[in-house]
Amino acid sequence: MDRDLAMELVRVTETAALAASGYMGRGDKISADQAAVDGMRRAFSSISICGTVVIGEGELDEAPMLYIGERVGCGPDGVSEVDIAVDPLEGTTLIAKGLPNAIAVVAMAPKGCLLHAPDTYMKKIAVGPKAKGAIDINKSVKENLEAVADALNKNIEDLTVIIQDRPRHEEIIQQIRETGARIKLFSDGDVAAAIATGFDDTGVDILMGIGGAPEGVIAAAALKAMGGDMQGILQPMSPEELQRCHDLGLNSEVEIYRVLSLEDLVKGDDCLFAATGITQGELLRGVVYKGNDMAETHSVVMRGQTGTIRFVTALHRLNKTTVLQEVLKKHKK
Ligand code: VTB
Repeated sequence: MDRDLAMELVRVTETAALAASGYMGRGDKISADQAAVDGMRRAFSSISICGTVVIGEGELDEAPMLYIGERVGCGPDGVSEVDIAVDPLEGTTLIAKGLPNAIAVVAMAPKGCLLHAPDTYMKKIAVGPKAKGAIDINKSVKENLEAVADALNKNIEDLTVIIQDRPRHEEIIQQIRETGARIKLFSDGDVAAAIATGFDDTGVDILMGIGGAPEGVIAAAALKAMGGDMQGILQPMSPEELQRCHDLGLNSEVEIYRVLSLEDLVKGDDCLFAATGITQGELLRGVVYKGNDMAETHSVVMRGQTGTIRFVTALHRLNKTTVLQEVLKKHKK
């Protein structure tokens, strides 16, 4: 894929983040999400790609925009055919409450290279580059933590495991505690949590637990680009979720519950990942309004082919950008 698409993707996540940011703390997840979707959709329409949304806002009947299968981008014919995974607002509850770590996020890869994951839960394990190869989702918590501690040259007691604060994780949290490792619980947003494992200064070494499968594929694109590692196993938790697996041709237990390696989640190295902070986070600052119709965003963009990671701080003149004006006007409260 053309490397300039990396910058285009930053524009996409910036627009989604700016559009949603006005809803911070307003207790309205739905409008915040809609604003992010509108912003992202509008920004996509000015990129020269032939994109297909493979991870999106849902099926056509439940999502009018960025639905799975939607073609995005403006052509012309012959430009790269790419698969796109979007989460315009990852952490709807976080923005509704003004809590940290809400982000707008996108991953892109050549056609056929992003797993078409069903909208179900997924058991996940993820680590940064230094612990690549040390994880095995089929092994026990203790075995994994021992191997990761070894790879990082740390004592197990000095490892930090990040895990979503949910009743479904009671048992695994207990198992982690028994090893003596430290735990960081988070309320929402496991894409940001998975990425945190790839940056030393977050202090986070490994992500464990069960979150969304679509978020798993998006996080995998970032981990691929960072040289980290990840594995997942789909965890359909209801008859509807099981049906979603069947709809994607996963019928037998073997097909549904097979271990998905990082390579299964994102094929090859030619992937792009971009995220913009909406609320203040550990890795990315949130949208800051500077006065005089100016807002600042902080984004990260990663390119798998070269492994380059760029942090992009942008100052937006809200009254001068047509795309932003269009989206923001629609969401004026
Ligand atoms: C997961 C996680 C997401 O929501 O999908 C989670 O991957 C849903 O879990 O990052 P619950 O059903 O237990 O709330 C997020 O945290 C935010 O979308």
